[in-house]
Amino acid sequence: MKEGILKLLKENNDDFLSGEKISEYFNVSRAAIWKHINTLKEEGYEIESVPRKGYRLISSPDILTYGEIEKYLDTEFIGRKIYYFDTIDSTNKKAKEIALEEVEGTIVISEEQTLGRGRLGRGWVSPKGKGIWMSIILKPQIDPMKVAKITQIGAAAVSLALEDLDIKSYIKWPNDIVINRKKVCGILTEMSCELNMINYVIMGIGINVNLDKQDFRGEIENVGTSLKVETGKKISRKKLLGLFLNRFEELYTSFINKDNFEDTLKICRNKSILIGKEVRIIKGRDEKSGKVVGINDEGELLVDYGENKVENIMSGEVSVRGLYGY
Ligand code: BTX
Repeated sequence: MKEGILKLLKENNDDFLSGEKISEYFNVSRAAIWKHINTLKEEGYEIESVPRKGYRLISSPDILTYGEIEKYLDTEFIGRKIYYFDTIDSTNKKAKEIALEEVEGTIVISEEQTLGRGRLGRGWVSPKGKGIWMSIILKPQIDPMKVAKITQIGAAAVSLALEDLDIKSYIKWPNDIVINRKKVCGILTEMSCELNMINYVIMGIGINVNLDKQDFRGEIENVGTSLKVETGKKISRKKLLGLFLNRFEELYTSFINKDNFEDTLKICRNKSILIGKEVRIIKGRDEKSGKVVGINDEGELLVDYGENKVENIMSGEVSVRGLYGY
């Protein structure tokens, strides 16, 4: 109902909408309408109320609710249902809890995470109102071995969405987006499966949108950056989120329905920051240096360890470190 009232106010543009009209529309009392209007105000919507005229929407807050991103969405099922939180421990954790009952494409998103998670037990800094911290519930009927490709689809979609905003970025295989050699986005894909059947895949994405320099302290001071820091201007989180979801659905459905991974590969290769560079591949305690010579058709990293010994690296349990700070 609250979302419905908001929609009516938005459709009415700058005009007043009488409380009577709204209460007739929803067939509830005017007191009930008044209560919902107050909740909207608490969420940050500026709503003018004038006796005998009604309500008028003056401005909307920069929050990532369905009501706010709907106008940017072109998708059929990705992001059509959103669980929105002001604060949460981890959106991936919440998504896993509800995944079995939810439809594919449902999103869990939060303004802040208090225990945001990265890969291999690492953390993800997620300050309030400054980034996009979200998880998408997916139910692909594919071989579980191919799930790593979904991370690459996510990375390609983030990079395309940034390009839509005229922001140039690179993909650091398998799961980071970098600008000026620093991380602006990380992806954490987790799955639940039995034998050869996938129950669900959770793709968690963290995008540093409007974080300030001071937000990158301690461990991440020299590793992370944000779109605001790099471009010098505040970026609309709603718009970027919409652009990303549109790009993601396109690449994802093409992969699932037409087995088309080539489009994603092309983007990941073109935007790769690693191809041609010297790297260290870290797997547990094992570390090896080599040169990245490409990404194969399966999306695996091809690393030349010298003497023509080229190995394909699957994304699973490895970390890739550039030797010169990328
Ligand atoms: P990763 O393991 O590749 O990167 C984690 C590492 O990145 C950390 O150890 C730290 O050094 C650095 N780091 C932490 N926070 C940030 C940040 N905000 N910006 C840049 N660098 C940072 C990458 O893991 C996967 C991250 C996924 C995050 C999303 S957010 C929504 C969803 N929910 C959740 O708990 N995780 C995912």
